[in-house]
Amino acid sequence: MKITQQHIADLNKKEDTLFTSELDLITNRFAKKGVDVNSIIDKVAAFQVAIPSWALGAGGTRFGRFSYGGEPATLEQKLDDIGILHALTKSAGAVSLHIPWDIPQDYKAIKEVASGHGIIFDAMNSNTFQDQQGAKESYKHGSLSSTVAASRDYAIQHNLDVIKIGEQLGSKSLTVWLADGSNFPGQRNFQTVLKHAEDSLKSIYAGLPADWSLFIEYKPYEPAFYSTVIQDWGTSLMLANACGDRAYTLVDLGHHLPNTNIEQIVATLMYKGKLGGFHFNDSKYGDDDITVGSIKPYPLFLIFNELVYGMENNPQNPDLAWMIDASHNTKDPLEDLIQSLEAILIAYTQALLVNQDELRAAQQDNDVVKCQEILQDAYRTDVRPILKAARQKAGGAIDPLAAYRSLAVRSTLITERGSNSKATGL
Ligand SMILES: [Mn+2]
Repeated sequence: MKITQQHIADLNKKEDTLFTSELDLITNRFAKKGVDVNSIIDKVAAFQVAIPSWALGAGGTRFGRFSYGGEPATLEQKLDDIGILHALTKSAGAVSLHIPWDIPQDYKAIKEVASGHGIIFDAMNSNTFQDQQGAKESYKHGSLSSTVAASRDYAIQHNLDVIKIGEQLGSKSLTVWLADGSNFPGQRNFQTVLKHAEDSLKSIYAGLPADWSLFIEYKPYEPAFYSTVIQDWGTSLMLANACGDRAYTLVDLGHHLPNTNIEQIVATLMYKGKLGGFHFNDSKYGDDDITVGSIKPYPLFLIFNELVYGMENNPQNPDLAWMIDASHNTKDPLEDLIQSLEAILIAYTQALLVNQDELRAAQQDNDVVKCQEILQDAYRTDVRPILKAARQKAGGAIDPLAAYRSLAVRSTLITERGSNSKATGL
């Protein structure tokens, strides 16, 4: 199924035009505060988030996985699904591939499918957290940090292979997330495994093309429940510094212990020019991987406030690789992704509404109340008319979710692919 410009134009014609008068109200209100909403519309229209190739099927837990029907069975079909998302939202113009789940068979054909949808290949993701069929070495006791040299070498080589695949697709970065850790005290020597991880990452970095970046993701626990080798941003930053200039920390929202001040982590990393990538999701308890903004929209806004500040004030930090890293256990994955994109853009837009000069002046005056008022005035603004205007300008659907349902996308996909098709992934 492919959504055409005509589909979008027809649906947009039927859309309620009330949002334009709502937009005028916001534009006028913020003009008085010295904030130009028209330039915000352009920024929102330009914002692109990568969709991971593993997020297009139903997710699951260790207890079970329930197919949603019409799931993409091949990489081409996954790109087609992202094409649907991008046609509707105009903000999903990139895919992040997971290797070995999505090794292209025909690179030229895959690149044509992607470019036909206006999709570029963002960060590549390696996988050393599970043994593949026929694997010569096991990751049962770790990969890049394993006590077994052959397992470390095997994991390094896998990452180098992933880079080679990415090069053929036009990707420019590799994301490494390690499941390495221990389940019981005494099981591992912390210093030894950290040294192994550092040495292995340096070997991967040495094989990185000159125009590529390495993103090092961290996570405090799971699958290991006592210790994780790259457990926090400090460890990730230390390893990135050990590798070199083109190695960066990657922040995943779900990879923090409860109540961690993620916005401060973001600010610290951008100040040092070391924030490379960002993964969106939301959580109530741990790494729940649920829809962005569904539980903690205010912290998401506070994080975006720091991201926007960093993007405007930290030229030492590279452009960020944005990606949704979520799992859709009970929802239609495409609807969940539409909701996630909406939540991301809402938080981004609200952060753009903050008058940074006014905030800085209030901070300088130690006017604590005013500082809070400035942030909350932006946060409490319903910015959805700005999103609608941005999508309309970019050629997307004014209301992507309504458009998705009115075009009966899922039932069409089920007709095309069957109700038992299953996507690769977790
Ligand atoms: Mn992640």
